[in-house]
Amino acid sequence: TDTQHQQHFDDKIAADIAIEAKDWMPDAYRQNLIRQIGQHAHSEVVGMLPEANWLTRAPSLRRKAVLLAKVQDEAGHGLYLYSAAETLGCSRQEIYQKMLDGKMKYSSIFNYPTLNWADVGVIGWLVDGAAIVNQVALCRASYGPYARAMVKICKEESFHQRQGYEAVMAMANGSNEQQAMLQDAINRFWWPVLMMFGPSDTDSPHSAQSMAWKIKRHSNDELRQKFVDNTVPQLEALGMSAPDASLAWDEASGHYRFGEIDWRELHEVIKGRGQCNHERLQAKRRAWEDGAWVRDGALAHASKHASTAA
Ligand code: FAQ
Repeated sequence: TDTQHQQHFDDKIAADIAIEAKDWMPDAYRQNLIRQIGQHAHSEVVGMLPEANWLTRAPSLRRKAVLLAKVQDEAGHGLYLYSAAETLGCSRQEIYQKMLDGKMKYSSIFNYPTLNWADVGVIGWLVDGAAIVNQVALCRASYGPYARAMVKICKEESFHQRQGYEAVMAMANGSNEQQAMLQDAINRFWWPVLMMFGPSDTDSPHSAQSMAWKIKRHSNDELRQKFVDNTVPQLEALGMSAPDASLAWDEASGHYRFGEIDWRELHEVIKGRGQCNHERLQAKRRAWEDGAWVRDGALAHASKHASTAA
């Protein structure tokens, strides 16, 4: 009966036994996972756009090859995540279409422009750095296919974060102009990166249930704090600063205190009114339309193959 199924599910969650694709699960758990994994997948593929903007203008062949590998990795992450979402019974095309129609979200961070090469380094260092803090926690998410996808993704994100830090280190040790460019990129990305962790715990409608189901192991604010604690020493090592006058080490708590996030800005971006929301969705719609002949060709080939095999 449903009560027995529910009991069995609850017992597994309590005992930290992963829920697998064919196991019984409450419909709300399934829907919540499709929402979060889908949003996560969309973020990976939309997230390719800001950096891809600089592929043809990378300052050296080495930087170009490294950035190309990183951007390709993000496409791969999208694929693992769409596959994880499909194990829950949704169709990839359906959730992708919802993203294209603006009915499903992707991370707010990718709605900010990349104005110069320093931004590419800062994305690798700070955006991938924030993504790792969030995703290491998700390696222990209760849904097995999601948690396992996260393990490989985190290893690759760790390479991304280091390539970003290496690129910003070169600028930090460079000319006055390079140092100024880097500081400007940090100033523009700092607050949007902190917003990646989502609304504050007092304003996060999904957190309580997602934590009870052990999809989320830490709250939005806990992970944001961990990221700030990790990152301030790196900022200092670079000789750079954050655009936050309230940022200070707090001996008593053993954490860095930081200023209030502009929650209005996060809500505006999430609602589709960020600087680049329109441009990003246009680019993905155009790519989807331009790829129609590839999908048609692949389907025609598959059906021809199926009929000759029969
Ligand atoms: N942007 O109740 P909560 C990457 C939405 S990393 C947009 O707190 P939840 C790597 C939220 O969906 C970035 N929307 O929600 C990379 C919900 O909306 P809904 C991707 C946001 O789910 C690097 C509503 O607000 N990482 O891509 C944001 O418990 C470089 C209420 O929020 C992930 O997606 C936001 N910042 O916690 C790629 C990680 N924050 O669905 C390329 C997986 C909140 O009710 C280049 N996701 N919302 O309409 C998560 O861990 C969680 O979903 C959170 C939000 C923590 C993002």
